[in-house]
Amino acid sequence: MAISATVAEALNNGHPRNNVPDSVKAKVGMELHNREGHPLWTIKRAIADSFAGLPPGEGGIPRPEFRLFDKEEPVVTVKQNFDDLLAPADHVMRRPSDTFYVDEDRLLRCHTSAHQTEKLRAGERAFLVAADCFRRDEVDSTHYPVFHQMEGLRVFGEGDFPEGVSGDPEDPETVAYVSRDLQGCLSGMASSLFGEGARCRWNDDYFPFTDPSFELEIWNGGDWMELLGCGVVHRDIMASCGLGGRVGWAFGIGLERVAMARFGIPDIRLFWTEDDRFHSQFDGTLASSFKPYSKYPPCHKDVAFWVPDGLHPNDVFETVREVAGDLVESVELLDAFTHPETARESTCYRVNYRSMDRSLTNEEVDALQMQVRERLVGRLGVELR
Ligand code: FA5
Ligand code: MG
Repeated sequence: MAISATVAEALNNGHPRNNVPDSVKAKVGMELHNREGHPLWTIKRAIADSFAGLPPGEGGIPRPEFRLFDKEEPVVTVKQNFDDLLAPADHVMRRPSDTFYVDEDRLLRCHTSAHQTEKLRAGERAFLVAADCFRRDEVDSTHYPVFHQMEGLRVFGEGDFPEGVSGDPEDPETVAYVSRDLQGCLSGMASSLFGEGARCRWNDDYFPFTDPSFELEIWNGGDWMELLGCGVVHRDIMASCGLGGRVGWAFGIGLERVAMARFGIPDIRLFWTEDDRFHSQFDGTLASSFKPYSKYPPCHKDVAFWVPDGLHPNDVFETVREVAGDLVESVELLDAFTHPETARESTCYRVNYRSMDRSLTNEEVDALQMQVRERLVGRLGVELR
């Protein structure tokens, strides 16, 4: 689980475009999905098992064997992560406000889709890729800057279509068939993970690299939670990988989200705890279920400031994470307004502090909030109100 010399060098290169904070650097290479017995490892295996045991598709046509990759290095190229996946030049995910770059050409992968084209070009036709992914994102119970995804991709061959389905990517029947096969496999996976009774729903979605695209949500803890995105691989990607004229599907599922729904884990930070009261509740099978060992009291602090040009909410979220680490439970936007005369923009955020392992003292939280305020001023140049 050590990081390679190339990755270590990339993370610490001091490049002006390198925006990877220390808290994230410390998690690169931890590969929770490869730690035997960790709930993310269990979910990775359960998904791989579900794909290994897929029943035949429509018309009794057998489905292929999926090969699992789970040791891909986290530093990938802009080409792998975006260009090859047809992300437009102005796509939001390309911005340094959303993605961790190490230099002009390389970044910490923000999704496992970054490995699609290299695998296709290497001749893989049915595969899974489990890996850690990195994003500058919101701070709440289901978002974390480091998380894990499993990608799946299937390319259809000549004998993979029932009668009447041509297999031509231009043929709407073929696209409909491939979409049904995709949703069938993923619904089967959901049943094997959550049982037949789980409440799931499909929504239309959009990705530059699939068309059509869908997302799957599960009813969890009184709300819908997104599990995965998927779709029919864009024909230009197939063509660029030497597969012009063929069709395939792909999906990317969040392993934390699955584990939270399956085991009843209420907060995404728990995956990173070393507390044995957490780990002792998991036996490496899907049968485990989590009972929170204790809920410690929360404590919130608000901070209001004038927003300087170019400040992104993710800069604020990351500042809080850098100071408070996993002691921050969520950061919420409470209020925003524009001053009628000066046209200056003001925002107010509520920082919710709560440890998962112990009670926090008032002094401790005050000291954290003081540091947050200082960093907002010192690093982001905000003017506190
Ligand atoms: C993607 O990342 C696409 N690459 C998925 C895909 C693959 C679509 C192949 C089509 C074909 P999205 O950004 O929606 O899509 O993320 C997919 C899943 O990753 C989400 O549904 C969620 O389960 C998980 N996820 C995303 N961001 C976070 C985060 N910050 N913390 C935890 N889980 C996350
Ligand atoms: Mg999504």
